[in-house]
Amino acid sequence: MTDHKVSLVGPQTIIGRSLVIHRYEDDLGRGGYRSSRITGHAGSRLGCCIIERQKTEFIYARCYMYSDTGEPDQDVEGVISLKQSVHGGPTEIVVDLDGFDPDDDDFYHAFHVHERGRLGRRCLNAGGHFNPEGRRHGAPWHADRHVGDLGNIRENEKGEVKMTIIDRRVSLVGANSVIEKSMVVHAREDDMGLGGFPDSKSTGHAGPRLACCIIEESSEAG
Ligand SMILES: [Cu+2]
Ligand SMILES: [Zn+2]
Repeated sequence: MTDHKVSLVGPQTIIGRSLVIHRYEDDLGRGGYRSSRITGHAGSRLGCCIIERQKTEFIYARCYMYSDTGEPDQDVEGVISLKQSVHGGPTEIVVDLDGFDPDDDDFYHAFHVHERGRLGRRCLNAGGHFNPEGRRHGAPWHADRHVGDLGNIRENEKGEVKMTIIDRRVSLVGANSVIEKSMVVHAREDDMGLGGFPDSKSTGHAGPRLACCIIEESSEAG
């Protein structure tokens, strides 16, 4: 049924009130009984319950990215917003960054979850890629990848990155939870382990770290 008066918000919210099923039909006030105009002459109460707000369906996290290069022409900052069902499944990662240098030749920037929730020393304190399953570095779509391997983000002509990543390995719950880990944006493109450089299989040859942040659980979106 649909009702236009019953509300879950505002001063007339029914949250915290109860629902009751009665023995008899509600005569809608027209039965002619003394109680018709008060209760619909519905008789005794067969069952009841309290209306409660459903527990949050999603878990949210935020990462406030700050530049840590010491170079003002690559002053990358912004926010990464993560969202996942409390039951697991894919994690939505909304990237909103600016401050990339649009005049250099690096349009793609490696983007990873790193294993330690620590910043400083040009983001080196964040440690290596988050790799709880002991795998090799790879692309987000490879079976053999670090959990933290999110591939590359691409800056636009204004030096901004606005994109949404859906990833099935990064999680906000369970063993692959990235809460209290860090996120790092690199100066160069992630070669997904295929570049043939000595560090391709470990870091994707992604170069220095431009900016980083710690992933913190947040109460809600927005
Ligand atoms: Cu990285
Ligand atoms: Zn990796």
